[in-house]
Amino acid sequence: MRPSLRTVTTVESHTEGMPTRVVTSGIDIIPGATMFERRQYFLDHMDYIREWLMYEPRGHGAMSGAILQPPTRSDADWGVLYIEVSGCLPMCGHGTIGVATVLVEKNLVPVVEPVTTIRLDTPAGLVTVEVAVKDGKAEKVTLINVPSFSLALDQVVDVPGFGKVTYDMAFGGNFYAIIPIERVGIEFARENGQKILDAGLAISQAINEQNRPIHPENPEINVCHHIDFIAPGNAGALHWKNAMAIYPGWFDRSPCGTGTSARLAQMVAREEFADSDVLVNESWIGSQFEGRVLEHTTVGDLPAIIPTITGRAWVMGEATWTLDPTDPFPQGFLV
Ligand code: PYC
Repeated sequence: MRPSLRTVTTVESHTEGMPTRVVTSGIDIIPGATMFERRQYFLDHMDYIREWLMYEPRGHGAMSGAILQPPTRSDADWGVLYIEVSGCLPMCGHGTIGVATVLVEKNLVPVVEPVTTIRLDTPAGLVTVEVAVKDGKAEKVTLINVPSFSLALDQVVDVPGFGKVTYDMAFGGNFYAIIPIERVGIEFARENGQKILDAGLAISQAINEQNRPIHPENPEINVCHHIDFIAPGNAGALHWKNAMAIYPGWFDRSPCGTGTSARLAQMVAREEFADSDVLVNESWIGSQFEGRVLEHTTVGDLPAIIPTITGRAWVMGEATWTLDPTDPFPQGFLV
């Protein structure tokens, strides 16, 4: 293992069921003038740290986390680098809710009741979070996300085993292909999990080969690893369930903050969502986020929204991670 990897401390949290392992010390300042540059440097030179902390036996196949850094901009309180089994996302909604909860409950920011405002420098831009705090406890977190937009509606790809699949492509911090689940002929049910994941991976591969999305203002964001299979919920037109199938083969346990943002942008583009509406987005395990439209803007030439996502996270414990030089799996493994 690389000599620079010493002892790392983390606070372990989960956001509506999805883990965020928040690295609070032990990693030096990552080189880079912005968090996007730091993300790239980390991927090129330090990715073994992500593998060490995310993969088995220290993590698992759906593990996720965030590395706290000093910010690269003067208007932010903390810099955040998102890490997960799949790589380093530019932005992660559940991770942001987890980070904000940890920052408040571990007094890593000045805590103000009833609302503590924190500005996070993320690879996707500045994200402001408002944490509802009572007696030192973070009760819920609302994040004001980066501009989110519908890139294209009614796109079609040819998917081996499924034929032509129609989807909408939207961005909410990452790209999401949004597909009513009945289009792939699978019922939204726990026992169909592996089938849904297999369909998601096949569609993701087809999209990246045949119709790769490109962010209009940052061409380095140009991949779709998230397939958002949607199904109506049982509490009205603005209650939806989602099975968020993510490369290389896992479901978001949370309702997915960036996915909910993309879904809001897609619903706005389809004129299915008014500014006063509230989207209740339910995860694969039944937990919920609320999504709202704060304001309208543009990204490149595209109409866009600033979404807000509200959810809850819980601190579960703290850990100190060290590496025994005889450990045969310093960078972990996935099975
Ligand atoms: O909450 O944005 C999110 C997210 C992305 C991947 C897993 N969760």
